[in-house]
Amino acid sequence: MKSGYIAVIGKANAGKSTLINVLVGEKVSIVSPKPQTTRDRILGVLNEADRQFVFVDTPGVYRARNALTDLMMRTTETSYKDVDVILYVHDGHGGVSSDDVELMKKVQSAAPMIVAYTKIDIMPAERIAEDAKRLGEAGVTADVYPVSARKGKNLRKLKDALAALLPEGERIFSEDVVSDRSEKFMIAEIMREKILLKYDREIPHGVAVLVNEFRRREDGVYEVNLDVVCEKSNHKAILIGKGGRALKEAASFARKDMEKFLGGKVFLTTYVKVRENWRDREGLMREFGYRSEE
Ligand SMILES: Nc1nc2c(ncn2[C@@H]2O[C@H](COP(=O)(O)OP(=O)(O)OP(=O)(O)O)[C@@H](O)[C@H]2O)c(=O)[nH]1
Ligand SMILES: [Mg+2]
Repeated sequence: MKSGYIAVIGKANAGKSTLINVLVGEKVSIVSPKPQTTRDRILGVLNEADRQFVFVDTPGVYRARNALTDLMMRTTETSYKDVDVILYVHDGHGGVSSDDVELMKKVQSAAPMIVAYTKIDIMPAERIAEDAKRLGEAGVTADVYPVSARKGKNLRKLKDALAALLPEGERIFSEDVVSDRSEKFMIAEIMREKILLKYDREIPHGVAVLVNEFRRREDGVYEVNLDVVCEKSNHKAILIGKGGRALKEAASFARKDMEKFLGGKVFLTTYVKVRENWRDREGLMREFGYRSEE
């Protein structure tokens, strides 16, 4: 039996969470086209007959601008220490810059590393070999595996390469576990995902979602009440929209996903609140669940 921890590291928006979801076979981490979607360290577990992969999703590397992004970068820095393997996710479609090389070289010294060169479904195939060669010449020693999470391409090869680097050992989590996160956490994240998809610029980045109520009634319906906390009163107006239409739409998409996730009907209510500049206020951040794990 092979089992171990695999830290999934890379720049923001590279496709880390998408790849983990596809490998695990369930949605354990939210995804969006905007950078800085993942804010926490989230475990996603893939169980096979003789292998257990514990993927550690992390916030993508991005320049820190406030106390929240600063905390996110510290989370990422600590997440790839003390793991068995590092899976570095690189957005192949975005090309290779000296920044990418530098980051890969820094990360590869912490543990055995493999590069997943992803999004190959939306880029010219001939660039893959060129980029892999370039990385090698620049001092990246890890093997490069071209994949597409969206099209499910080359994932078996990637898994086998990861498994080869995992230590022998018993399962870390029991076989029915796919994530270390609670239903309550995922409910809030699903709402945050729909907000990331619906709103532009700084608004979604300044949103935290808090669960006030999450319970299953006797008739099986889940009652969910959420606070959508934003940073400024003009953001609140935009979030709600004319006649409440914008928020209603985001909540409706969220409700459908929650129902799929929970396997039952959901009655969802939301309130929008303002907490001025909460992303720079440690006390509020902690209250919203963003705290250092050390
Ligand atoms: N075409 C294509 N798009 C992909 C692929 N994998 C991810 N994406 C898209 O890339 C965007 C970012 O994906 P995420 O999985 O949220 O990226 P991430 O690395 O987790 O981002 P952060 O959490 O912000 O660091 C989303 O729009 C995904 O749909 C892929 O294999 N092919
Ligand atoms: Mg992510």
